[in-house]
Amino acid sequence: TLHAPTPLSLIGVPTDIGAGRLGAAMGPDALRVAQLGPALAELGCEVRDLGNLAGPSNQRKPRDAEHGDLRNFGEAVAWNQAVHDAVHGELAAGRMPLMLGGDHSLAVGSISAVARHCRDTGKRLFVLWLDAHADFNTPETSPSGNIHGIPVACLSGLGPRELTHLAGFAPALGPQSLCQIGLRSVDAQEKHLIKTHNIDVFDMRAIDELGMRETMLRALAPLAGCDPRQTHLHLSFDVDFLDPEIAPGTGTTVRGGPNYREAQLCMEMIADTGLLGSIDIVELNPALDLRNQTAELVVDLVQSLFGKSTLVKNVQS
Ligand code: EXY
Ligand code: MN
Ligand code: MN
Ligand code: MN
Repeated sequence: TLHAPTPLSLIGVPTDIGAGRLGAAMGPDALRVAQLGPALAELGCEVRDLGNLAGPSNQRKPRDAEHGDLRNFGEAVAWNQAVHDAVHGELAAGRMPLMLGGDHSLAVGSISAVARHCRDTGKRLFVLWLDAHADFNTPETSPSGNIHGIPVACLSGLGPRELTHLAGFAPALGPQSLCQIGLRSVDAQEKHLIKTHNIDVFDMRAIDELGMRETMLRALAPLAGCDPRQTHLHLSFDVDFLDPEIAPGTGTTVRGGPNYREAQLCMEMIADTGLLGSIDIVELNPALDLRNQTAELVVDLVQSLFGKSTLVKNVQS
């Protein structure tokens, strides 16, 4: 039976504080300039743009030995509390939050809120993390002190309490509830953590060998047959997942990422699950972009998450 799609809430999160260079704070407006809201409305979604959240200023500070040797720790906590509250509020109101980042540190707040919502409602949570990086450093292993390199650790219960316990419990995310795709720049100690936590990872080599279709079939296999009323799929989409040839507008490009068609297929197969409940779009940096092309590409890909390219079911499994 057909039913109205979940209404969408766009939430701008103009943060730079977790990143190694400034500019991601302009991401929300670049996505608006690229017509994200209207592009989703065109597909039949009810879209409300809630504007930008407010938070501390985006000065980049030195590493701080008093706070895990991280940069901008207090700022990251304040931003993530704001993100957590906004996301939890939208979910409780029956709306689907789309975070317009901002750097990837905001995923601590958004995914904590989703985890809390899932606990409130008895839903099963599954997170897909599309990224060139694992973002699994802890304050102890971080080579940079940049908080956008530690959200997966925080969500797994490793890190400062102010970031691990935003949901009110920890870990917000069990290792069985996370799958990472597209990785190609992972620090030695992150590799170790991925192994010990037994995280499901499809790195670029896996995508090369399997192809995107088989990769996504395997990545989404744990969700096969899940009831949408009892399952919540969160997508954390780091723009540096994409190959820099098509997506130059991001701060930590790594060559050898998915091309345009591979990225589209990835989004289309996520759409096909019918389970999508919330999204982070992060690390878009307009200061590094060319004529907003990366923002426009992201809008195109996000349209595919909402069924843009669905004509008929193409290939039978
Ligand atoms: N692993 C490196 C670090 O922790 O500093 C680089 C992290 C880049 C994170 C980008 C957003 O995905
Ligand atoms: Mn990331
Ligand atoms: Mn990344
Ligand atoms: Mn939900």
